[in-house]
Amino acid sequence: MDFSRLFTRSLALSLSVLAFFAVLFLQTTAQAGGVVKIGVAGPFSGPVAAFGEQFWRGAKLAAHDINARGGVNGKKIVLVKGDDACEPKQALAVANRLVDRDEVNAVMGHFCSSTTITASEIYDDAGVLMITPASTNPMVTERGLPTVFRTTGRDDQQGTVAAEFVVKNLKSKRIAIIHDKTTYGHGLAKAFKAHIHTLGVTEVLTDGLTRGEKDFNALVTKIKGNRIDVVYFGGIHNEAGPLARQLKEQGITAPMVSGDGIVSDEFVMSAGGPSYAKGVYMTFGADPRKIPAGASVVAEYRKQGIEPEGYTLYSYATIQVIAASMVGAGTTDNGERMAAWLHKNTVPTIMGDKSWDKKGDLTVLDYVMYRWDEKGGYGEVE
Ligand code: ABU
Repeated sequence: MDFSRLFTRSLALSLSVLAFFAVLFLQTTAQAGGVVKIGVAGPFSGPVAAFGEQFWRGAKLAAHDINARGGVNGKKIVLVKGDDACEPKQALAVANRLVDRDEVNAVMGHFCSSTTITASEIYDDAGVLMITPASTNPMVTERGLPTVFRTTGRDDQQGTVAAEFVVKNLKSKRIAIIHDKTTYGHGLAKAFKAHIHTLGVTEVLTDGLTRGEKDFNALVTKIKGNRIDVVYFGGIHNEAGPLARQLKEQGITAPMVSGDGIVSDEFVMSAGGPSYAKGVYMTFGADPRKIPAGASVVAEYRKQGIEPEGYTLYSYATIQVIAASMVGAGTTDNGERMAAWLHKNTVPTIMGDKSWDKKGDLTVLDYVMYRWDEKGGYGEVE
């Protein structure tokens, strides 16, 4: 008798039986209403995967903490990942999968404004609550989709804060506006430009760069030739880093100012180290790591060796908001009722109390200026 073949066959049979019962268990649990599925959609691969990692870290600990306290309406949260790679087409496929195949009860996501805007149409059609912790383009909420919310600010707000700082604090008169031609980057640059105009300053130069490129020396030479005193950049860290470096390498001392697309230590790495990132300003919400309501969560991350930078705590808070809407509305299945509840109520989160206007935007704005330092960290500008 060939014992090794017999053993292999028995093992395969046992694994099939196990898999069958595992699937049966999951289906039975779901049918019995044992779990709440929350889609976590964002860029888990591709150039901005660092932000996907922030999303996952935030959502994972929030789900763990809520489950440890008994879950949502007695049901445990199960997170379902959807990788859109910051590509609108892929986001569409992810949204359809989360709704049709995974039958999620709500979605936290997406990250890139272009993907959020595209995918939100699917969630809204299906009546699924969708809350983005990070997409800041105004069109996310300006379309008035009833189940679409955000737990972050808007680019017309952060562009305004940056413009005020550049004109009033840096006293800039010769501004270059550069953007990466994306929904986010271009939209942010437009908002910044509109507000410097209201302050009586007209930019000297506007130009676009292409995402994925690393050599911006021709653009930097143009900036130098125009005797620019501030470079405003609408885009993400992947291009912001090399741009900051090449500005310094060509001896330009004009500060660079950007937005929340660079709030990741990947910005420092893509610049080539803290000495190149140092002095770059950015707008972002008031540091959530300093909000007393989140102190124990921040301590827990640090205990695990994780610095909860950027959108990590926004993601944690977003899962809290989704859970609160389910408890408040008394349903885990009806996204429209959860949305209606959010429009009328305030939710305590690790980032403080949050409430929303009729579009799904936060009612309180908290953008401030930050500056990257010589250690590769960032702190609020006093
Ligand atoms: N808000 C930062 C970058 C994500 C986006 O809005 O595209």
